[in-house]
Amino acid sequence: SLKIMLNYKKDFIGYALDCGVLKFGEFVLKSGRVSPYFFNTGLFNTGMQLAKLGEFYAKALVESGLNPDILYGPAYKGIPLVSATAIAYARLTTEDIPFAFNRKEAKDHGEGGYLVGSPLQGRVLILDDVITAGTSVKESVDIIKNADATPVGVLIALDRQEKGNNDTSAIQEVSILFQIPVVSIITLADIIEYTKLSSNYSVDVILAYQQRYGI
Ligand code: OMP
Repeated sequence: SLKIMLNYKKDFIGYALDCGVLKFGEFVLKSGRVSPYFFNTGLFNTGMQLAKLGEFYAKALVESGLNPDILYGPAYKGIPLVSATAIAYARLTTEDIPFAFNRKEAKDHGEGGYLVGSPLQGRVLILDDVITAGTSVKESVDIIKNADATPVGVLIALDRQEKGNNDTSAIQEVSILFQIPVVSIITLADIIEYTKLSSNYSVDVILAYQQRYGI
């Protein structure tokens, strides 16, 4: 029930609905699946919204117990995420956590290198928005390993809990392939729970989608 659903998770879903980040309807995903809901973190697009988003990531990070040495946000969407989360985490814990991100294009002048921010050292946590099939994680893991650092996990806003191409979940595939946990602020199960109890939207169509593609 909502009572046992952690408060910040419930708050996050309500907030995402308010900001138009979580929408119900009919959406074609990258995978081609037609989903009854979509989560677009790009619509957290004001200063206050980004600050609040960072606070939710920071809470999930504390909750995860992963204690990374540095946060890494893959370009482009990971850049505001990692910046906002580092600020919120420093305020929440008083630990001044370093952060870094990559450029998508090589720089041909000035200081070289395609990594920006704090040097990638030690235990690195990757920040991303949504994982459906997990395609973008591999690239970040490669970048971190090339820097002789250690990827220790992936922190995302939403785990859609969907099957990959073979019947395991995309998240399971990432965890098994790279031997790192994927933690999320919320999951599809949290959205279903929330929708059942405090939304006007009928949960049946989401349950049908979960039957078909869920893990
Ligand atoms: P994978 O790369 O397949 O894991 O899909 C993740 C990406 O799908 C995200 O980075 C988005 O570009 C997009 N996406 C969402 O942002 N929100 C959703 O609810 C669903 C998707 C999606 O297309 O699967």
